[in-house]
Amino acid sequence: MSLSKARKDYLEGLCQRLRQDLIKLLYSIQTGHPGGSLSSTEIMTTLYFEKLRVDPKNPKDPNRDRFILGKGHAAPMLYQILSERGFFPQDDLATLRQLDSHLQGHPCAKKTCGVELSTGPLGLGLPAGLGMAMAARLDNKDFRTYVLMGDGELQEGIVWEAAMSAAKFGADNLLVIVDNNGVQLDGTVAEIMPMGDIAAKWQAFGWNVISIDGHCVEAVSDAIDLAATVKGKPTVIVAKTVKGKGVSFMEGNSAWHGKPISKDEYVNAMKELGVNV
Ligand SMILES: Cc1ncc(C[n+]2csc(CCOP(=O)(O)OP(=O)(O)O)c2C)c(N)n1
Ligand SMILES: [Mg+2]
Repeated sequence: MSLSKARKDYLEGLCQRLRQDLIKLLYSIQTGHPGGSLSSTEIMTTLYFEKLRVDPKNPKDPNRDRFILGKGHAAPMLYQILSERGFFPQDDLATLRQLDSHLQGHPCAKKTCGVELSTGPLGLGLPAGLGMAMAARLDNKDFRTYVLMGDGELQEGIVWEAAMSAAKFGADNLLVIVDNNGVQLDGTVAEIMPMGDIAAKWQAFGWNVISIDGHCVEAVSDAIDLAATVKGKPTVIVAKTVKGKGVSFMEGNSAWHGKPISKDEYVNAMKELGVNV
């Protein structure tokens, strides 16, 4: 069902606040990954606040939907969303990346309530997600498995082994979303290892493909609904995004994959996000 105007406004407002909170948090800890967190804000927010059947009061419910952050470096945004959703106290966010914190630089399923898979090494998310989707089928459960991947992450060979297998097994309870921002750690995807036509690649591997604007919450919501109606094959949503979205000097700039934010940069970024500090 399409998003109501009220839900659209709510999600957009939440995304804006999450961006502000992210910059504030990463400035305060002087480390972390802003670029990939900002490019996946609408995708993860729409999933957690509109689509995923998860319950922070019963986080291990066997019937819950599974979300895997393949691009584990976007952990700061995932943590903000999990705490906003009630999986752990918001005060914990200030401990991000500290020794002994349950909020490590990359997601740890053993430490953090709501994290389904420990990630960081790129490429792990899809094979593990396929395993979860196949387990759902074996156990006669109707939960869905969602895997969010980076476009640079697609360069990992294991991704395409899993893609082939998912098509062979007709894993229609599995949905991949590619955060297609065109940038990776130290350059553009085109410079480092060109991926060509990403949608055509998935299609050639036997997947149903939906291409959208990944910063439009309605488009994200509609695509997730449409994917759920497709039977007999897995679906991938190729979401066009901008790395560093919302902060002009971070947008499309691989330097902001991960680096400390200076005082001046913090003030300017917050101003662009509508906050005077
Ligand atoms: C197997 C592996 N190789 C290299 C890295 C180092 N690394 C971390 S993030 C990154 C770039 C990822 O780019 P992309 O998937 O496009 O993520 P996004 O642009 O969404 O941040 C790299 C190379 C890693 N984490 N894992
Ligand atoms: Mg990228």
